[in-house]
Amino acid sequence: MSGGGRMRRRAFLGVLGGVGAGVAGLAVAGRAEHSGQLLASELPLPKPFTVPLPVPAVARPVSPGRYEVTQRPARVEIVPGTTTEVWGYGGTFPGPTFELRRGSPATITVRNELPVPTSTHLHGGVTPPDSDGYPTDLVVPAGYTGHDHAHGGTHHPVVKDYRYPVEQRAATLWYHDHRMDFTAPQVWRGLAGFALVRDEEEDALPLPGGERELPLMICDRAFGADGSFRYPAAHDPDYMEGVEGDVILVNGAPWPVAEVSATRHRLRLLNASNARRYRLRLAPGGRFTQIGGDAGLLAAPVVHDEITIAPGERFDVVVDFSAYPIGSAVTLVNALAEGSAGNVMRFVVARGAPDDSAVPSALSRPPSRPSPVATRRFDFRRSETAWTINGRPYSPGVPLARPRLGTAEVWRFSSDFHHPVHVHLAHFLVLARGGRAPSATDAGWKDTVDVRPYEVVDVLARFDGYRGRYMLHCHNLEHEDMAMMADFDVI
Ligand SMILES: [Cu+2]
Repeated sequence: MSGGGRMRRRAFLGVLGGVGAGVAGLAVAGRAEHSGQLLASELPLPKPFTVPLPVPAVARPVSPGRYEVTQRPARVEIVPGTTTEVWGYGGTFPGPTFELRRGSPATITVRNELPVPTSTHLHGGVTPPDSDGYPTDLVVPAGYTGHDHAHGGTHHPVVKDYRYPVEQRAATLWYHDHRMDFTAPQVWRGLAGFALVRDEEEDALPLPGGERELPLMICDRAFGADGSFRYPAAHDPDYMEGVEGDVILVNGAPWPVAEVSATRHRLRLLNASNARRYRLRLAPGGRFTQIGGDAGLLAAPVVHDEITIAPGERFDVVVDFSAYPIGSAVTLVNALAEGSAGNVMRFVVARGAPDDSAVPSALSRPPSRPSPVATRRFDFRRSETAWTINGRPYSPGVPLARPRLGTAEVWRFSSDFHHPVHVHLAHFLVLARGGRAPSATDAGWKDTVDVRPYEVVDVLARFDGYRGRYMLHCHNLEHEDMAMMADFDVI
């Protein structure tokens, strides 16, 4: 272990134990909002705002409601002038965008041509348990001889059909790998993409659409000198806090630039980073009108000067570029970082155009607030060697809760660090932070909530859809791989 490694570890222990007096304590104070450790790139960083923003291709069905996608390695140009091997759905990073409609079931056949097993989770999906991407429900590639059987589970040779009933409201969902113990390195290599659910309620709104609707997958990466993705050894204790890179990618491109007309645009913001949180602002100024959260449209829009977005969260926002003179550069910045990670991407307001879009004051009629039948506590905390929930490292098949289908419960999350808590299946409302009202950015039904160090967050979760085994876990992917997950059974 290097001296730097020991330093980082001391700082980390300081956060958790409150024993970090002296140098480590000062380092912690300066990093109070940071949720991971920086892994620096070994090549010269690309120049920001030069690469055009890519928009992931929309997946085409092979027949109505049926899709096929192959997970495979591919070489792509991310940093101009070099190539990077990605592991991608369809060989692309991000993977193709699945356009789903409420009431139209979809089956996605995932074929695994990677060197490792995978499990695909539709994040935010109300999905039957055998298609939910349980970490030991694996698609195992041909010829694979690893030891994943040690955890038990179900092993599908080469292909698996994931069945999605899509009986849920319009929302920005995403899909990503969820393999036991190896989610972090496998998502880092590129296994993530968007899945957008649309419905009639949303169709009836005059929101910006077509080219004026942009899914934006934000994540950070580090690159080796040869252009490869750089990542620590699996479960490296020096990176137990989480891995942060120094290059910010949007839709797989470093600090891209998008030319936009001086009109309203709908931006579906997703933080697909392993560990990094962002505080998004517009420079030289501007506002985000939030229309949706993780699990669907809000009842009414909420205006924000800044949005803090934790790993796994989505914010569906409208930005009105008519507020800027033609020719303006409008930069999406990250106020939580200095240096390279302080920029995200840039919009250039290139031309005027007619705009018949609007953000109505009433957007949707989300499900009303149910009455809880129980309260449970989940404490997210570090142990000597792992990250734990209620003192336990993850044990597949051992449920920590057994909520009843069709009921709602208050789940109280407490933490020792930054833990973005994600619940599968069940969507929730944030009721309180530290006993006080939630933040403005907690609005609406969600599936992931940003729980900050020594904070207590109460959510009201409703268990609708299916009985069976699901999970909740920290969506800092290094924490997740270091055991910060738990099962719950819907009975
Ligand atoms: Cu965590």
